[in-house]
Amino acid sequence: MKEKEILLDQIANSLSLDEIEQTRLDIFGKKGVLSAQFATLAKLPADEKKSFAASVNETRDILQNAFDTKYASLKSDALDIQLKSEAIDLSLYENIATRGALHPVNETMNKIIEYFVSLDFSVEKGPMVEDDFHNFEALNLPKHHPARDMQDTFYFGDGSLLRTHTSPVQIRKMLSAKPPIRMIAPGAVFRRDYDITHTPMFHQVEGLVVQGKGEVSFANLKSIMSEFLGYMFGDIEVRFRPSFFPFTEPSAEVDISCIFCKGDGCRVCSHTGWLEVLGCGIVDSNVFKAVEYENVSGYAFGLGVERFAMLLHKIPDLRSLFDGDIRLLEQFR
Ligand code: 2NM
Repeated sequence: MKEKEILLDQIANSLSLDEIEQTRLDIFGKKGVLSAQFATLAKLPADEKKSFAASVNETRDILQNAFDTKYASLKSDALDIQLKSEAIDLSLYENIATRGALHPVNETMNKIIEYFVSLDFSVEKGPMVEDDFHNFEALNLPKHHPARDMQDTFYFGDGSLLRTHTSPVQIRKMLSAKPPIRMIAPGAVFRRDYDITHTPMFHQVEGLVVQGKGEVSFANLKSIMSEFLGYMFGDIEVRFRPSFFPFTEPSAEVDISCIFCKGDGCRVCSHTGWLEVLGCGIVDSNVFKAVEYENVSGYAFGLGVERFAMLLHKIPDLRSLFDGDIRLLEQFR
């Protein structure tokens, strides 16, 4: 077959898988050269058939061999190119991965915890799903106190509830240990509230010190709260205002001089020069009665961690702490 050399050239000159496929059709396809040769063979007189057939078969085998070799080589080249293009350069990984950051609420909570741990307070945990006794009754919040209202508390159908403060942890501690007690209870609490300054879940740190009768005083409480606030906010004034909590008597709310205007008056402090940051008091005797403590004295305090974080980092909107937007954390790296 005189075309044989031309076809072998065509195979050799096929430079891509597309080109070799076209060559395959030209040679081995239904309308290809070999089909035409076999059609010719069928029409030949019997005495010419044998030698013609032998020649066509030989040519076919040669072409098939050349094709198979070339096809395998092009296929392997194509695979190499594909593997190279899909290769991952692991040395680039450092540019992809970015460092995380501690959430400002956790960072602030850690700073608060660190302070009280350094003063030998233990860190206590308790359940978030509580019962009426630990969350209310034992804390001198009687049956019809407004704080128990469905409007403030998340109740489950069976009478259990989401704790509205971490005080039930203090109750559980007093029920399971003897005085003296020096503890803080950091953790999430839940109230049915949502606006610029309230989220349905937020964090508190509450503290409790219980010793023998006459051993702790309001002066001790004032001193430790003042030192704590100086540690948290630096060079600030502290003032105590009389207040009311069911679980303490007497009670006080504690203000610091405004960290934004240094007490001159600005929008953040509503032009009072003061920012309210925590509540505290001498533990009410009814609380000790509920846990069957006798001949003891104690003080307690409580604060909202989000408020501290917002003041420390000058975050204007409380809700941004809970949006889960990575751009918030990126600002605290
Ligand atoms: C506050 C303010 C004042 C408080 C009282 C107790 C307990 F269990 F001892 F009675 N725990 N926490 C307390 C007192 C909490 O938060 C603003």
